[in-house]
Amino acid sequence: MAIRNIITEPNKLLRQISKPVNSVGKEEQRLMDDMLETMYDANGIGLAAIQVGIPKRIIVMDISKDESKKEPRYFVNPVIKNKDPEKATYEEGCLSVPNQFAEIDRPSKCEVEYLDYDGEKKLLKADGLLATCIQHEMDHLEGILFIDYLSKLKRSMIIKKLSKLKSTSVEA
Ligand code: GNR
Ligand code: NI
Repeated sequence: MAIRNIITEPNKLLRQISKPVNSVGKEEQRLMDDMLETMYDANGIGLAAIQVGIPKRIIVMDISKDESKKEPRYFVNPVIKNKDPEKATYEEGCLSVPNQFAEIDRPSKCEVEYLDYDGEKKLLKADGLLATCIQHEMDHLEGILFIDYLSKLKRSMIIKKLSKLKSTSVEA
């Protein structure tokens, strides 16, 4: 396994639409292993492949609180089947939008159909943080970031801040 570099805003790659995976093979499993390690290293609860520069419809997640009881989840080609009309508000952050947080409303429950780590078809009924996180990650597959739900002014202030940070850091 290896830790990969997480792409941050502003970066055009984050706006790409990710492509469906044909089949879950060794290459996809290696990517999922790397993504999980990268996510744990960054103290995140979810990560989409595009955040490490790979435009494939792959997501990893672990919302468990207890560090000693890891509960990794893998989603390949996820599709939302059902969204609850009720909304829930969470303070969201994103590893690609470092140190920025905002309250975002999303459907409080959803059902997701996907392939798991072994390529088996699964259906998950999600609520709470799990539902929010899945929807945040699925937005990444469409090139959408949580800051896109904010006003233009708030979004442009955040992007300005992040580009300034980039121009003064050693990593481009
Ligand atoms: O680590 C993360 N925390 C988080 C908190 C609230 C809602 C969504 C998230 S996902 C985020 C990691 C990330 O950027 N995934 O794409
Ligand atoms: Ni994110």
